[in-house]
Parts: sequence; C-alpha cells; structure tokens
Amino acid sequence: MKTTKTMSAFAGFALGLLLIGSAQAAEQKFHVVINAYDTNIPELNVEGVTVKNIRAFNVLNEPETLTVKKGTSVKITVENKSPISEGFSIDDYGIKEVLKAGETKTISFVANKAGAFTIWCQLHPKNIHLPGSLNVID
Ligand SMILES: [Cu+2]
Repeated sequence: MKTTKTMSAFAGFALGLLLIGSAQAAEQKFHVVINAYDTNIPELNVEGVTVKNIRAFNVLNEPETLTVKKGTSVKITVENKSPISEGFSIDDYGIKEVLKAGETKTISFVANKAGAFTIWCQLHPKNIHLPGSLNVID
C-alpha cells in the first residue's frame, strides 16, 4: 500500500513537471559550465608495457547536450571555469564566442532550425575540448 501511494505521488509530480514544461516552451534557459580536467597518471601497465607520467588535459561543456523545441527563445549562460580562454560556437546559428578564463557570457537566439548542431570550441583541437550538441526538435 505504501509503495502505491508513493508511486501515485510521484506520477502527480511528474505530470506537474510536464505541464510546467509545456507552459514555458516559448523560452528556455541553460547554464553551461566549461570545465577543465587535468589528469596525471604516474604509471600505467597495459599488456605488459609500462608507460609513465601520462598527462591528459580535457575540456568539456557541462551539460554537453542541450535540447529544445523548434521556435523556442534560447538563453545560454556560459561560464568558463577552464584556466584558459575557451570558445563556444554553433555554426548553423552563427554563434562564435570567446570567453576568457573565469568569464561568463549570455547568448540569446531563437531555435528556428531543427536538427542536431555541434557545439564546439573554435580555439582548441576536438580531442582536447570535446564537442557538445544542440538538439532542436521539430
Ligand atoms: Cu576549448
């Protein structure tokens, strides 16, 4: 009995979220944090071969994927927590920003083209700064 009550309360909550979601479909805000991960592996043994002092420096946008409905006014606040300048580009929407270390910028546009668009950093190779995606659903 207790489980059933909890489940129906959850279903009501989920329905509430859905209703709020559809009511605010005209505008959507995102907060994207650009984070850097500097990893040092002192020693790694793979198939009998030992490699020492491996350094991996990766940058990624969190969250990586942003999903909106077509026609939505999108506001993306981008916060750069990487120790270096980072780029934020979405080619099909003509977006090309540069953020200095510690800088925050807000980018506004209307998602009037449906599709999956790559969010990428125009300053760094794609194996260092991992690309993300803007998904605009028709
Ligand atoms: Cu970058």
